[in-house]
Amino acid sequence: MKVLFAEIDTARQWACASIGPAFIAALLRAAGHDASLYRARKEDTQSKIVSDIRAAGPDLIGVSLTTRQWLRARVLVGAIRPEIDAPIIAGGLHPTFSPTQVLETPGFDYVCLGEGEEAMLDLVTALENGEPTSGIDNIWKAGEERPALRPPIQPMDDLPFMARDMLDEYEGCVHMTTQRGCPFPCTYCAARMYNELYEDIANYGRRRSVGSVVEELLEIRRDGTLAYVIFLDETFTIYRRWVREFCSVYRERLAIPFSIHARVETVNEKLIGELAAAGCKHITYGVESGSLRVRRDIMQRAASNERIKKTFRRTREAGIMVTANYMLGIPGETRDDLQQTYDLATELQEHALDFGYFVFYPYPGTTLFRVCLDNGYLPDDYLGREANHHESILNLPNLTRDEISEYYDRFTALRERQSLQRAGACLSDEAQATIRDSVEQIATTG
Ligand code: B12
Ligand code: SF4
Repeated sequence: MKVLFAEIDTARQWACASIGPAFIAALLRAAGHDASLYRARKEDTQSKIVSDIRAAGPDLIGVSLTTRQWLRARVLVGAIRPEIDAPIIAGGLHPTFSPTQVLETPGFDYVCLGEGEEAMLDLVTALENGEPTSGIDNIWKAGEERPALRPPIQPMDDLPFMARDMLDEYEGCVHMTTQRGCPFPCTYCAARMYNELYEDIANYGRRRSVGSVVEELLEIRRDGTLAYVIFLDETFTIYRRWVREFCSVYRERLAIPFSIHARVETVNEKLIGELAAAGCKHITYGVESGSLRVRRDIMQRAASNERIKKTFRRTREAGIMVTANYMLGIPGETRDDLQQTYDLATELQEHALDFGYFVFYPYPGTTLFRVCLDNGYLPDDYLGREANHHESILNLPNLTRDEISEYYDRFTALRERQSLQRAGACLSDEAQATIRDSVEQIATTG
C-alpha cells in the first residue's frame, strides 16, 4: 500500500522534518509497504500542494501535527479531501491531545492517539485487505467511540531505524532519538503529557540500548558521511548510568561531535566531563525563568539560580558550548519576574554562547493549558489563532500583552548585542568601532 506523509511547514522550515513519520515509515517499509514524505512548503499554494499529492497517488495520507501546524493543516486537509480519494489520518502531539477537535474538522478520517508505528501498520493492513478499520487500538475513526490504547512499544530496540531519507538531512549532520518520555513534571510541556495518557497502562519512559544507538550511527557512517550528531531527546541526561555507558562506548567507537538538550539538575561536573570527552560540543539547557518563584511554583522546575549559573560555568569550562532557553508571559508571572529573567539572561551571557526566548503558548493537554482555560485567560477565538512564540494570546491579570512584547523586544536586542560583540572580538579595531556604534543604536532603540 502507498502511504504518503505530508509535512506541513509553518512560519519557517525546520532543520528536520517531523520524526514520528520517519519511525512509522520504517516499520511500514519493513512490512513491504511504500512510504514517503511530501513537504508542503510555506510558499506553496494550496492548488500546487493538492496537485502534487494527487500526482503521488497515495492510498493513505498521514499528517503529523504539532499545535503550530494544526491551523494550516486543517485548511489544507479541507482542500485535499474533495480532490483526492484517499483516507486521511492525523497523528502527533496535537491530534493526541485534541482528538475530537481534529475529527470534527472536515477531511480527517482518523486520528492516531499516542505511538503510531504498530497502529499504522494495523490500519494499513486492514485497508489493504478491505477489512473493517473499527476497533484498532490507538486509531480513532471519525464518528466512532474513542479506541483503547495499546501499551507503549517495548523494547524500543525492536523498532527499525528511522527512514532517514524522510528527515531532510545533509552534509553528514544527522538527528537521533534514544528515548521516549520524560520523567519531569513541567507544567507547560506537552511532551510529558504522554506519561499521563499512558499512566493506566504502563510507564511511558523508555530508552533504547546504547548498543542500538551506536549501531545506527555506525550504519550511517558505513553508508556515507557522519560529521555531527544532534540528539533530539528532550532531556538526554536522564538515567545517568545509561549516559555514562553511552559516553564510554561512543567515545571509543565514534567520537563524532554531538549536541544534546539537558536540565541542569541532571548533570554534575563528572558527567559534563564524560560528555565532553565523548565529543559533546553543545548543550542546550532550559532555564525558562529567572524567578525561582515562577520556576518552582508555576513551572515545577526547582533548580536554584546558583545551580544554573554553576552548571553553565562548568559546562563552558569543559569546552562545551552552552545555549539557554527562556520563556516569557507564563500565567502568574509579573513584570518583576520578567525583569528577573532578563537579569539572569544577561548574567548567563558570560557562559552561554546563545539563547532562545519564546513567548508562552498554552499547549492542549498541559497543566498550564487547563489553568488558562479555567481562569478565562484564553481568548474566545483561541482555536482559530496561530500558535506562535512571538506574542502572547492570553489575557493575564498580572501582565499585559504589551509588557510581554516589550520584554520580547528587549531579549531580541540583548541577543543582537551578544552576537555583535562576539563577532567583534575577532575583528579589526575599525570594524569593532562600527559594531560598537550599531550596538549603541540597538541599545538605545531596544
Ligand atoms: C525533536 C523536536 C523538535 C524538532 C523536530 C520536530 C518534530 N516534530 O519531530 C524541531 C527542532 C524541528 C522542533 C521544533 C519545534 N518544536 Co518541538 N519537539 C521535539 C521533541 C523534543 C521530540 C519530538 C520527537 O522526537 N518525538 C519522538 C517521536 C517518535 O514521537 P512523536 O513525534 O510523538 O511521534 C509519535 C506519535 O506522536 C505518532 N505520530 C506522530 N506523527 C504521526 C503521524 C501519523 C500519520 C500517525 C498515524 C502517527 C503519528 O507516532 C509517532 C511514533 O510513535 C518534542 C517533545 C516530544 N517528546 O514530543 C518537542 C515538541 C513536539 N515541540 C514542540 C514545540 C512547541 C516546537 C516548536 C514550536 C518550538 C519553538 N518554540 O519554536 C517548533 C515547532 C515545530 C513545528 N513544526 O511545529 C512541542 C509541541 C507542543 C504542541 N502541542 O504542539 C513539543 C511537544 C515540546 C514540548 N515540550 O511541549 N521540535
Ligand atoms: S524536562 Fe523538558 S521534556 Fe521534560 S517535562 Fe520538562 S520541558 Fe518537558
